[in-house]
Amino acid sequence: MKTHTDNKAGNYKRLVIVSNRLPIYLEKTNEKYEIRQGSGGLVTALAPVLRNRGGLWIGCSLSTDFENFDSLFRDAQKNIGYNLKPVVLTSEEIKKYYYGFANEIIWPLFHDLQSRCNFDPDYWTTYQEVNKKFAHVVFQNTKKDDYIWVHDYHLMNIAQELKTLESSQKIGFFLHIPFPPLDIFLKLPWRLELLRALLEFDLIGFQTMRDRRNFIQCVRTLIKDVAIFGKGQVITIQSRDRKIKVGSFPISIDYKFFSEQTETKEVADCAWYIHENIGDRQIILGVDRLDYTKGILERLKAFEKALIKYPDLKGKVIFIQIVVPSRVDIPEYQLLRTEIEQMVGNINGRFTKYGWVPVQYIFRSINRYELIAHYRTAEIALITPLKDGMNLVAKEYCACSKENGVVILSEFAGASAQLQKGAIMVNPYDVETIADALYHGYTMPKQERQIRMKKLRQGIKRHDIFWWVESYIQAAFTEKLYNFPVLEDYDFATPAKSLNDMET
Ligand code: GDG
Repeated sequence: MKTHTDNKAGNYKRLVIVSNRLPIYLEKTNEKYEIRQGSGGLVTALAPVLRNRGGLWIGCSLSTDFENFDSLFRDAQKNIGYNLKPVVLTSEEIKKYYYGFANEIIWPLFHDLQSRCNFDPDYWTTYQEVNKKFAHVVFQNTKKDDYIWVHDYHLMNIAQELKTLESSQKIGFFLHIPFPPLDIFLKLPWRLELLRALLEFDLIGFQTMRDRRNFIQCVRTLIKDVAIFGKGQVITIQSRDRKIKVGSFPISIDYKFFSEQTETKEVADCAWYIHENIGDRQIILGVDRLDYTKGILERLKAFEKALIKYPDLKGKVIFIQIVVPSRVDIPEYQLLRTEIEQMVGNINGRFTKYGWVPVQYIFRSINRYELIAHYRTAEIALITPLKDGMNLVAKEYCACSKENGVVILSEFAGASAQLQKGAIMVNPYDVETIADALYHGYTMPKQERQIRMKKLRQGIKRHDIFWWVESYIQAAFTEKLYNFPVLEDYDFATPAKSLNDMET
């Protein structure tokens, strides 16, 4: 078991996590409801820290609209070992703050897709009100020596709201999605208000150097009288009488958990079953939430292009695309689903032969064993988001893959900085190059595959989710910031193309 952060940063008594949603879900077994803790990487990494310090997680609750909710909630807290505090929002607030400001403005804008934004001023008003509501819950449930760590773009105004309540705790923020370049951020009608609100946090964490650079450029352009100093992973902004630390902390996965899971019987059986039905063809795998930022349509076009340009792929590869339903109440997402399904239909209609259907399309969430089995058995992972904060699927694939798995990765995924030395890097808009990359991956000799995958795995193992929590908490409490290493940036000028380009 790894040592955790809280041993090192002894200055705070309790960690308080604040996020849009609480890390729990409702399960019905034998006609009985139970509240369970989610199993994502963030919860896995934070849960031990929260337990050790008697921590607290604040976020929106599940629907409370069923019998015995309160007692189930109390039991859940006992079982998971830390406290939960729900924030209750009205349906109007959810509509304008979550579906509106977060999903129709910040999500597309921060992924560089400003033409998809709906800059409705009502959304901004409700966003401020909901952040104020969250701040009140935080204020009423925390003490002076708690450390408050706020997650993601739904809650960028919280620190400012807490300051108006004269709260004095240290408060940090981590943005899971990208921060956009200056030209794009400037489109936001409330750009100055939002930037000022962010500068009320004591530590602002981004996924990559790219995002931090964008943020700093926006600060320099929009805010007078700021000085920026320091170098390395964490730097400092001096604004009026405040010092704000700004760092890049690439999130990761529980590498050990994923790699150990591949050894389980459930995963082995499932992986065998998948390949048994596919024969000795190579599997190309895509796994994404239903979202226009994930580049699923462009990826399907690239696969089609590959079948046309490289006819020897016909009958020799199968593209399994798993799409997990997400935000399905939003018409834009329903349309995206229809477009994906039409394109899958077109490709299959055009190329299917008896005994071979080129695209296998799964539109549902699969369980963890099945997911790991797909990672384990697929020869090529095709991960081509148009832009992504990090992209954990890329890291999970590497942790689970056989030693000869190939990763084709978007240059605009946050993960590109760390994985560029082992993956085949592509521009997700460049269908022709992705088609070439697919053929390159398909024909890549075993030895090269192994060298690349080893490199990928070593990096992810070293910088896992526990390293991520630890480095963030350390940055929050360390004065001597020069101890932090300089993290790598993605190198657009000299991307590694072949094994010869890579330092081995
Ligand atoms: C946001 C940022 C950033 C997927 N399908 C299934 C399933 N998954 C799990 C994967 C992975 C997660 O969902 C997806 O994570 P990503 O990082 O790829 O993408 P987002 O959901 O958009 O996450 C992103 C992340 O936050 C963390 O900071 O990397 O950039 O957009 O963990 O395993 N899990 C199960 N069944 C599925 O079918 N059980």
